[in-house]
Amino acid sequence: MLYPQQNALRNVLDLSGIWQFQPDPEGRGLAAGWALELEDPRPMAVPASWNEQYADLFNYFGLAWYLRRTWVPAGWRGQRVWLRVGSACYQATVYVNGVPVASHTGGHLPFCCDITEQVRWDEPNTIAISVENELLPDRVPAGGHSDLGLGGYPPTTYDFFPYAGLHRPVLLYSQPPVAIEDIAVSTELEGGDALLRVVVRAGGGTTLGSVTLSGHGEPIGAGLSFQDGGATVQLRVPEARLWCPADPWLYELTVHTATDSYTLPVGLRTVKVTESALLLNGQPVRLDGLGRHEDFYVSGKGLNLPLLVKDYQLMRWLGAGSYRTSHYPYSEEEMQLADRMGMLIIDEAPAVSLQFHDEALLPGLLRQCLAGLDELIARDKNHPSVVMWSVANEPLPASLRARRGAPLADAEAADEHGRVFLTTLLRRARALDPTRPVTLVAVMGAPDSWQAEADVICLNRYWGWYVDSGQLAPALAHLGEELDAKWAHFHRPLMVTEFGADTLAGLHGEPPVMWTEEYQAELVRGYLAVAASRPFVIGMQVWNYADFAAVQGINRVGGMNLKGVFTRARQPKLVAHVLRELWARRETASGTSGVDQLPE
Ligand code: BDP
Repeated sequence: MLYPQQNALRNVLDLSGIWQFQPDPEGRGLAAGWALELEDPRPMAVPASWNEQYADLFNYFGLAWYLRRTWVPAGWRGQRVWLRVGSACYQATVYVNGVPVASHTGGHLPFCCDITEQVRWDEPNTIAISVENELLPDRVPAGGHSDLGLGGYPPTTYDFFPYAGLHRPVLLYSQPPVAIEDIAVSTELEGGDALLRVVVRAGGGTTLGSVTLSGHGEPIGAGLSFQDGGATVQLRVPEARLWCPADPWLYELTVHTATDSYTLPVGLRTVKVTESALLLNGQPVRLDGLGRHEDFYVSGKGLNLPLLVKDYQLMRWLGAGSYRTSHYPYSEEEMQLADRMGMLIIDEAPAVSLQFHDEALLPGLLRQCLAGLDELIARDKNHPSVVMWSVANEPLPASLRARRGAPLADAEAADEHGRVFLTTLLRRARALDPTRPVTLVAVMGAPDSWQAEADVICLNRYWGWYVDSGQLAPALAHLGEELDAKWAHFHRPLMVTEFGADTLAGLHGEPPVMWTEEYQAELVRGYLAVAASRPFVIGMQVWNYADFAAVQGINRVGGMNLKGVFTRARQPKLVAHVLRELWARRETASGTSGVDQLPE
């Protein structure tokens, strides 16, 4: 699914703005004609979560309707007109002039539909989108459990607020009747040359086309000859300017057919794993940085462009060269920025806190996970910043469920279901994209067998917080022992994808005790020191970049997870200065330079 683009042959109309909105707790909107007109609408900003725009909607996750009217420009006549929703959390149905045109399940990934037949050219068109984010046990991620959740409110199985609504732009766009439908690029290196493989899919009747790669040195072109809608070509790029963190160079690949053209930014680079390293263009790179969330005051999980630019500036200030899109795919706009900024991304599928004890649910859960993975890889496959796919975060082993008070009936069988399930996901990701490593992010106590097919062993570790609370010396000793044991077992690159401590900004202590800024700073410094003496550890990602909204509970002050290096308002805690000393002031092997400013 190509990101819509404006050029001489294609048009884009962004429908971001204030929409009409009405909650529909009784589900009577459809019968009452809300697809054409809401009864009692109130204003609602799109993109944004609805929860923080009105106090009465904070904990509302049921059905709601968004509606707006728009003219379709007369100049688009004769083209195909599409509507694209960047992210509707969680389940959505789109109506154009009262006609249902598309439905989608799962937040965080785009969907689109051809609405040419529904468009009215002589009057405004009514676009209505019904969205609900019910927290249900048979969804991925799951909610509404009695015995499986974190024990807070609202009842999720995961530690972030279940924001709901239209989180990313809704776009109208036009394409020529016979359009370029998809482009996939991948790179191999041969001496100083890069070999760029380009696979193009185009609409029926396309026979010939061309590609041109420009942006450095002489433009390189080649012809395309389509068969059954597909064409493949390989471009040899002599003395290629390879994409890397220190020089995230983007070429422009323009594909032409007789009727259409599309320009894709392309970074030429390869990613490989060895027994103990991740190689970018054949050179070892580190994935030092952060876990993150899409989260901010009022906008919730909605795309917030100024925040995005600021976050990148702050990550640069810190010297962070990498992050994971924990625990769901982030906006496409963010992925584009990552490409430009040379960030190294672990791109995570929307599968957090999977549980395997209920056999009846497993086929449905697997179907949803596979769909999420397919959509994610289809969306993000061309981003050079994506260096690894994560198929899931912290699937829960039976032993952990038992610690949380859930009955432990047939633990072995549940863990075996988990192994089969997760192996299926890892294999699917590898089959869809053999050019990138795949991983699975494991919670403390997860069976090693779950990661048997992962290329990189990603571990979330909370020694010194949930375990060995308040005792940094034994915590760090346990961390070291565990890393050595995992290395001895797997002989594969390892990284700690989460570690950290909840910290109330402004709370200090000497000696450092839990929740103080000093405790967080010492814990993070200690973890980095333990990892530094172990060359098989290829990255350390602090949990979390910033304080974020979680669910209300006895572990979450004000409903917030306070493990941020920055506060939710993006002010640095003490640990930010520690990280800056350790990261920003050194030239990492990955070439991260610690530049403070965004490039032009
Ligand atoms: C890990 C989860 C993450 C949580 C974190 C925490 O992966 O989503 O926010 O713990 O408890 O288990 O802070």
